Amino acid sequence: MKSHFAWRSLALAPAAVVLALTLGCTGGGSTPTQDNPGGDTNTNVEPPKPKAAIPIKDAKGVLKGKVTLKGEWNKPEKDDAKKKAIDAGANASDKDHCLKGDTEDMRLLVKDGGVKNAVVWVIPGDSNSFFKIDKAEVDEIVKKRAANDKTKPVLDQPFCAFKPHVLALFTKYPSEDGKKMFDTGEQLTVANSAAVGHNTKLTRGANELANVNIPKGTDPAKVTIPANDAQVVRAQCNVHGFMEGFIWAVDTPFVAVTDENGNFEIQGVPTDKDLKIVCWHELGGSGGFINDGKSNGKKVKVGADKPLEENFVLEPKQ
Ligand SMILES: [Cu+2]
Repeated sequence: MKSHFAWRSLALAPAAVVLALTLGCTGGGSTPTQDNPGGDTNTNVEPPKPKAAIPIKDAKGVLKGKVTLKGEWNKPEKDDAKKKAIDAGANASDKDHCLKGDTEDMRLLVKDGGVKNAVVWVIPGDSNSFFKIDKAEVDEIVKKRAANDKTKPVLDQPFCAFKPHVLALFTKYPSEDGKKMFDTGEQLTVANSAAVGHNTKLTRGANELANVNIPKGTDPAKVTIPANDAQVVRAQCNVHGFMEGFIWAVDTPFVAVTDENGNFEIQGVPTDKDLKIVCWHELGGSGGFINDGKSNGKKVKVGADKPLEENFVLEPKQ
């Protein structure tokens, strides 16, 4: 589990103590340093640095860009995976219904060179900083996200494909001192508006996060997904093995999924602060990250005067 918030520094603190004690035991005067000009051997262990808050209130920065495709993707083997799977007998009784829906291969959707369904998010520039967001701001963000068709945390299965195919959630935020993390209250709604049943399984690596059976005509299920900005959640259906979708649950409100033209825009980003941007696509190599710095992020600083443009290139893994 990777995060850029409190527990990273808490985890480092004992190591710092051990290091200081070890150095103390070696004897001999210590070398004068900026923090210890006299080179005193009885150096006190410094308390952990306070976290540096990056307030998001009234922030007006804009980060936008496009994800484009480079090269060809040889996909004939799995092309039309849905039709093939149904023809091969995977739950054949649902075949007619399944084939009414979208049967294109959702893994790579490109329009005029732009790649849909890449996920982009912005995090603080180093592990000692955190986005300062109070509960009222979180509630407002979660409410706005739920009211917007592009960001609402609802995974439906109207035919035999997840809709949307890729979804991003904002599920954790830091306490006022940046040392703890709280749930935002944003949950994933797993719906089934189909005339057939689905059984939705959510996994992150080897961890199963949910396994919900949703017969036709039943109410949606609500699932809480812990934030993790290093590993994607995979959605599958136990009834229709060809169904696959992806969900990112992150601890930053600055997250977006590229539209059908490959574009994204993230508003309200703090300006003149050291930040990092991450970009993921399911066909990206190395965990799917297609930005410099991979899951650690690429350094960016957004100016106050104009939007910062960051573009990414997907070279699809074959
Ligand atoms: Cu299904």
